[in-house]
Amino acid sequence: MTRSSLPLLRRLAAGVAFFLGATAGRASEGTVLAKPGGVPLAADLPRETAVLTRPPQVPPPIARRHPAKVIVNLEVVELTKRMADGVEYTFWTYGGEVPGLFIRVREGDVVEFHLNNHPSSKVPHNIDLHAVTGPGGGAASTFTAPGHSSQFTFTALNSGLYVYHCATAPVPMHIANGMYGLILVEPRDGLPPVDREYYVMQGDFYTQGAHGEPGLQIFDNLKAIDERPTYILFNGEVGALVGDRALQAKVGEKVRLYFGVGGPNVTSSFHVIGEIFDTVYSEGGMGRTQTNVQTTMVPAGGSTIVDFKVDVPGTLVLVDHSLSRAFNKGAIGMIKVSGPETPVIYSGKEVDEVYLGEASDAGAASSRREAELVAKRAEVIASNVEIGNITREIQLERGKKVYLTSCFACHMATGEGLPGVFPPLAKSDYLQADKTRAIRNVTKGLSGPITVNGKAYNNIMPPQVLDDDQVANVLTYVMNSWGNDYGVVTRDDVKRARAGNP
Ligand code: HEC
Ligand SMILES: [Cu+2]
Repeated sequence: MTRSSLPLLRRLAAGVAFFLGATAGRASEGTVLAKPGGVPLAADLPRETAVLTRPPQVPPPIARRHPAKVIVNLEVVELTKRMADGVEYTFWTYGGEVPGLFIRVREGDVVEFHLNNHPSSKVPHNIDLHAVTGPGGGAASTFTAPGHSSQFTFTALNSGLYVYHCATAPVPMHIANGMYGLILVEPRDGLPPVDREYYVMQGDFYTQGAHGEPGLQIFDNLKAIDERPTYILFNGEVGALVGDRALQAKVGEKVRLYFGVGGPNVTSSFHVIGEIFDTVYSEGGMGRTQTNVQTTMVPAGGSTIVDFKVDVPGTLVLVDHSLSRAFNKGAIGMIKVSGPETPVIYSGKEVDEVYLGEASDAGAASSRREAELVAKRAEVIASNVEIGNITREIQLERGKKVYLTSCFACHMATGEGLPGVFPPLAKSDYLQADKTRAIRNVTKGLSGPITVNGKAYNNIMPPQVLDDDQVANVLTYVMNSWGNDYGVVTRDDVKRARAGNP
C-alpha cells in the first residue's frame, strides 16, 4: 500500500459511512427500505419496546411518522383478587390485570411479540390478536406452557382498535377468567388529538355462588354454557371505575374511550348517562361513522372508540344499557367531571343516590363495610368452641343424609364396603392420608388401582354430582363416623380442591 493511497481509502470509508447513515435516515421515514412489494425490511427498522398500560390508562399517542420494529412483552399471570367486596376470584390475566395491558402500535409497524407464561401458572395459554392477519391471529404460534415463552412477528397491516384474547381450550373458560385486552393500531397519521384517553372493557363472569356471595368463587361452566352470567363487569371488578377510582375529566375537555367487550358471551349496549358521543368509530374501525350517538352496540370480541366533549361538571355514568346488567350485575362506571357550572347547558343537582342505588358512593361504602363485618363474624364464630361444636354436629347430620342417598349403596351403611369391590371408608388409611384427594375422589370420581388398608382395589367410582356444601358435609360425616377421627372438611376446602389448589 502506498502512502498516497491511505487518505483516499479513508475518504472512501467515510463516504460509505455517510451513505449508510443517509440510508438509515431515509429508511426511518419509511421511504427507502421497501421490497418491491412495498413491505419494509424489518431488520432495518428502528427498534423500540412498546409501553403497555394497566386499565384504565392508555399509552401515549404515537408521535413518530415512520414504521418501527416494536417489541411487545406480555406476561400471563394467574392470580386471585377482588371481584366485589368480600368476593374473590382466580383470574387468568395478561399482565396481572383484567382487561390485559393496553398495547398501542402504528399501522405498518412490525411487531415482535413475546408471550411469557409465568412459572406459577396451572395451565398453558396463548394469544389471538384480532389485529393480526395470519393463522389464529397468533394463537397458532403462541401456545405456551407455564414457565415458558413464545415469540412471533407480525406486521400491523390494518389500523383499528382490536380485541386480543386467549384461544386455548376450553376457550370460553379462558376468556371468562379474564383473558382479553385491546390493541390499538393507530392509522399512519394518528387519531385526532383529545385531552384524555381511557381504556374500559366489559366482560361476563360465571361463579358457582350467587351474585355477592362472599369468599373465593369458582368458575361455573354450566352457567357459562347457558349464558347466565353472575357478574357483568367493567374492568373485571365491581366498582373498578366508581368512587375514588372513577375516571376524571375537566369541563371543556375532549374525552376518548377505547371500549371493548371480552365476553365470552354478552354484547354491550354501551352508553354514558348524561353524555352524547360526538363521534363514534363503530366496531373499532377507523372511519368516523357517526356523530351524536346515545348508545352504541359492541359485540363480544369487538370494540368501539367514542369521543365526547364534557360540557358541565358532575358524574357521568358508564353503563351497559341492558340495564339489569348495570344495576344488578355490576356493569357500572363513572367519569367525574370537575369545573365551573354552565347553567345554560345544564342547571341541576348531581346524579343522585336514589337513581344509582347500591352503585352510588354511599352504597359502595356500605357494601365494603358489610363485607368487613361478614368476615369478622366468620372469624368470631370460627374461634368459638361451642359454636364450632354445634356447627360440626349440624354438618354431621346433613352429611349423614347425603351419605344415605349417594354413597351407602356401594360403601355400605356401616362404611365397610364390599371386599375386593368397594373399598371401606371405616378406618381407611387411604382416606385418612389426604383430605384434598378425598374431595377430588368424590367430585371427580376415581378409577384405577388403589390400596386401602393393605388390600388392592381396581374398580370405578363415578363422579358424585353434589354441591360444595354437600361434599363438605358428607366427607365430614365419613371422616367422623365408624371410629374415624380424621377432621373436618369445609366448604372452602371443597372450593379450593375444585379449583385445583391444594
Ligand atoms: C357406584 C359405587 C360408589 C358410590 C355410589 C360411591 N363410591 Fe366411593 N368408591 C367406589 C369405588 C369402586 C372406589 C374405589 C375406586 C378404585 O378402585 O379406584 C371408591 C373409592 C372411594 C374413596 C377412596 C378410597 C377409600 O376407601 O378411602 C372414597 C373416600 C370414597 N369412595 C368416598 C365416597 C363417598 C363419600 C361417596 C358418596 C358421596 C361415594 N364414595 C360413593 C364406589 C362408589
Ligand atoms: Cu388462557
